[in-house]
Amino acid sequence: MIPIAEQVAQLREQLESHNYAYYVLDEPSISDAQYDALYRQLIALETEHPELITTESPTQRVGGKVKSGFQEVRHTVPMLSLDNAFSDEELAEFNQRVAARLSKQIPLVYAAEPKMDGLAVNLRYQQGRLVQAATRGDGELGEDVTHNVRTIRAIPLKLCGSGWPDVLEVRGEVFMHKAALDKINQAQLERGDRPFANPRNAAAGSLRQLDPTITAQRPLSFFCYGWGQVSDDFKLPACYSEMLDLLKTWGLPINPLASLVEDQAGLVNYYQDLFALRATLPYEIDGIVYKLDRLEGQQALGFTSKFPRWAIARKFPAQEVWTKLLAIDVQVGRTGALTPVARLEPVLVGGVMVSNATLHNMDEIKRRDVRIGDTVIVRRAGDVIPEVVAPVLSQRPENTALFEMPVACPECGSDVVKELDKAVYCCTGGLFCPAQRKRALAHFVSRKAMDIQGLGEKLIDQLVSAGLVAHPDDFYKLNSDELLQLERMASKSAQKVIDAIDASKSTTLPRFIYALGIPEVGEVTAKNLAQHFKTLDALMQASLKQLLSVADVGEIVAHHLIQFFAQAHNLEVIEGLLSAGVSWPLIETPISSLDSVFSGKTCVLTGSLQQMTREQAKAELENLGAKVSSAISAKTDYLIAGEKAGSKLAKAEVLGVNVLTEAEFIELLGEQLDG
Ligand code: JCF
Repeated sequence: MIPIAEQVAQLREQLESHNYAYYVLDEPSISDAQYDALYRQLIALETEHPELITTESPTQRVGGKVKSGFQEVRHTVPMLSLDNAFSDEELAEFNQRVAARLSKQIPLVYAAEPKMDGLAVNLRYQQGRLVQAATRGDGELGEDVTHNVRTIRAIPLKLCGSGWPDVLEVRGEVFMHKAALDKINQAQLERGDRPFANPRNAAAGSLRQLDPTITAQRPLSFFCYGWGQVSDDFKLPACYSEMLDLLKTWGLPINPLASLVEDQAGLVNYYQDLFALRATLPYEIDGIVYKLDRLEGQQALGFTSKFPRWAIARKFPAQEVWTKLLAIDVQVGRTGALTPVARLEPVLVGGVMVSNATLHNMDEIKRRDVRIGDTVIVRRAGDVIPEVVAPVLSQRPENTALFEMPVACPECGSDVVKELDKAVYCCTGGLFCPAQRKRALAHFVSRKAMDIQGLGEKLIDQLVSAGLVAHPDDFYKLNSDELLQLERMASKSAQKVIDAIDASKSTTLPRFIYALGIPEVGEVTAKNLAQHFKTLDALMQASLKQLLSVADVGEIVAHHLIQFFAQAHNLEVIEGLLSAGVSWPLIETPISSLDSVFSGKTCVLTGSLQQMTREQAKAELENLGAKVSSAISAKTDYLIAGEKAGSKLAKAEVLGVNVLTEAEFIELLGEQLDG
């Protein structure tokens, strides 16, 4: 008689190897019924001998309950999304950009794979055990969905094989098969619940269940396509594709359709092959992902503020439908811009009901000759706002009406003016305009700004109408008695709002700058400004020239900043916020400037740079502690020579000064920033 503990261990091993065959190798080794029989044997033994249950047992994939909400998880390595290409031309441009930046020794080979329509997650393994799973969230902060992810059988709770790093973060897409989605939607309908519009929503909805037993009933699957933190005891292979092969030996499912391709024809062929296969695949894909295969090349290319430069998603064409344009309304944005919004006869686009779509601006309406009463083509690409593409001229009725911009703001009656050189019409009401004021306040409290939870558009509407809040600093003067005057406000929720406002006082400088709502200053620009100037005072006093030396700040943004800080009422609001106690931690100088190869060195720029402006190159160098000089001498440490470099290059060669090409310079810069 085999000891019970050993029987249990054997059953677990069998079940795990069948899981591996099914999910990773895509070659089921037994029938579903046989699997169920083994599974039930294990359950029976574990029920009799609960002391033998371990968290890694296949039976424990139905996790314990999560008590409330989800914990936030800060990703150790940010989870970036991918830049998109919508045509073969855009794909060719990507290929050319990569070729231009890549040193000639590195082969221009790409790993291509279908782009799964699901939800990106980060799986953290320590000593080979799954210890945490988190959603991508905004790329920096995700949600802890460990309990739910543990129910997904395609995801190993323990890595198999050997040689894995002590800490390994694996990234990939959780998704649902089409058949499973159909079944679940059938069930939703029978229960009177709303069906999921697409597999992505279904995967997200299932992963975000508070009760993992519900997640366990949702047949989710997983493909792995990357990694985050990898501990130093492990040496990454030379290629992305090799790493995927390794991950596969450790039990992680890799899409079997992944393949290596090279040159434009190869890229396009792969796309066309999969486009043709699309309908026959058991899961939804919305495009193709291409990644430079050599990791050394990926490192040299680095990242923009949002995306890796070494990868791209070639999207399949967006789904388009025809419907009737019933009316065009005008919406007033935070900065007063009037946006024409199409009111449509409701229609399903890619599984989502659409009744409003953007018409962008007046120029676009004219250019596309869109008229009220037209039948129009509406397009939805992924999760972007639906747009009206064009009228269907063959369907145009006789009584269409031309759209005209109102001369007075529909919200406050102020004059509407057209911005010079721009297609944008603006309300001149400024913060007198309730629409602008409410949107500016909503922006101030939003998640990526001051992040005041529980202060939604409705409450802001009420606060503005009651005259309690006109400017952002007024939030910090509110007390719960004032809130209680508002309709449908109970004392408990009033206190919650007050607490949230209070909590928002400790913030960060980038958030604060972003929250001010300066036109054209988004999250990334706010971060760059904070990193560059370190203090609010320095930013407020910056000259045009100083502003222009910040990465990603051009003439327009710089002028908006100067204008903003020149307005007395803006300074009053800032003063009000600071005296209410809004504060942030000091920003420290990045370590890179202390020990970069450029630290204390004298550099000269010459010739024309292709990838950045002179000013940006200068700013990058100065950030890393270099002195940038215009004349070359024997004291010069580096000459950075762009195209058509002339006498300075010749002189550098005579003097024996180190010369860097633009590509070498960028590579070196990237290394400084990574280190
Ligand atoms: O399949 C996907 N949705 C997918 C997303 C595949 C990838 O290889 C990705 C991705 C998002 C980011 N790679 C990155 C870097």
